[in-house]
Amino acid sequence: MAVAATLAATIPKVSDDIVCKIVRGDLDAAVVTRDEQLVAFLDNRPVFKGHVLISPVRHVHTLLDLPEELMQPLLTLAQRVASALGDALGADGTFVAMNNVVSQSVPHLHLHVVPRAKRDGLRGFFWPRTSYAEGEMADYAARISQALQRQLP
Ligand code: DGP
Repeated sequence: MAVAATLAATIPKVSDDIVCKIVRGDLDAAVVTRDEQLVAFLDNRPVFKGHVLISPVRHVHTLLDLPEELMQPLLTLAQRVASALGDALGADGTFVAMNNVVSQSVPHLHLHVVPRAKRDGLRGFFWPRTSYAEGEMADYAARISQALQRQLP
């Protein structure tokens, strides 16, 4: 029993959520940056164009499951993406948020980083959605990705 439990803990969890599919290469996404710990990609139903989702590469369901070693990298990348949205898109600011279980439609932790403009009309917790024209998503991803690369030392 103890051996079985130990073995189970060493087997990576496999999930069919969209983030795991993107990480495995089974689902196309406009990825703006990726390393061995984290992936950042455009939300396909953005609140505003350039809306980025940041997730752990490994399967993590909610904030309560996030290993301590990923906490600082996650917030550091959120800070870098927020800066890149200003640089790439001229965002005045950002809205950074995470749904956990309630209102969480993708069961793999993801931090929303939404570009904001002064007087953009966003109010409260109702999230209106927009859509990208053909080819526009790749263009936004390239601009944000280039801004992220410009940040590297
Ligand atoms: P939440 O509701 O907080 O779990 O946010 C999940 C987000 O995931 C939602 O804003 C839309 C986005 N999303 C759902 N399916 C896909 C997909 O297949 N591709 C991409 N890029 N984003 C997706």
